[in-house]
Amino acid sequence: MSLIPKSHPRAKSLYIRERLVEGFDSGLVAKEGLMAHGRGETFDYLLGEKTSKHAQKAIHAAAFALASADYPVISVNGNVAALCPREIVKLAKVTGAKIEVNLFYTNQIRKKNIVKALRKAGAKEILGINSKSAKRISGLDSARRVVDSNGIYKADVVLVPLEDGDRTIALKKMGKKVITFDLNPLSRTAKTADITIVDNVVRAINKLILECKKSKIQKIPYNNKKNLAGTVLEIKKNLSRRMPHA
Ligand code: PTJ
Repeated sequence: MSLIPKSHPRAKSLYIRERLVEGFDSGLVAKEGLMAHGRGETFDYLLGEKTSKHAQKAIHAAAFALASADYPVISVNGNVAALCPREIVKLAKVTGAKIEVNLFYTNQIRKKNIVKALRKAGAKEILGINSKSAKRISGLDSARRVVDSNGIYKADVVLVPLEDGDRTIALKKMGKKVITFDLNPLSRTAKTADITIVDNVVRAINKLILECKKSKIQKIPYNNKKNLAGTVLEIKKNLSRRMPHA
């Protein structure tokens, strides 16, 4: 039972934190994942814990990219498996994307737990677990370099939520379109991806599912760098508005 009273002014944020801790206790999340969440929380706070108009624009662009992809793949790590497994499965269903488990802090037991959680959430096919179809991508030293030949390796569009910068660069070099959820608009991933949704994955993934469900998604002009710059300005405005005045 949660110790957080519903009336707590920061209840929503604390509930998300709780989900991560539960995910850690059940062997889904890496220790470092808890810290990564803390960094994300800080940016979420600065963003006002809401979906900005820039994030909404990125969500629209991401929906269009996924809808027009030939072979989209969603990469899942420990944090994502703990925070939104059902939504990942829903998004995969709506877009026809494959789901692949790919970890930075790779660990076979954690991988098995993540697969179990995804299956419980309704996933039928999960890639990234069969060593026979493992392929290495070049220009990457981390464990993330091992991908599935029927998944990320073959994909034209890859969704990499809560990512580290190196793989985004490597995937771009392979000619793939990269979409990410990253609360830090200044991260290397955010700046390298084609479409960066600067929002909490917990909030934004449902909006992306809704957008993908639309029968016709209009192509809109979209420039990721411009969108990120707009997000930083939004944070700046937010800070000025909330600054304590003596
Ligand atoms: O499960 P693993 O082994 O694959 O490891 C996953 C983590 C997240 C630990 C790993 O990918 C990592 O270390 O990531 P980074 O380099 O810390 O980057 C994570 C990014 O996600 C940071 O820029 C955070 O600000 C951002 N972030 C954290 N929580 C959220 C988030 N973005 C959106 N929604 C969140 N809830």
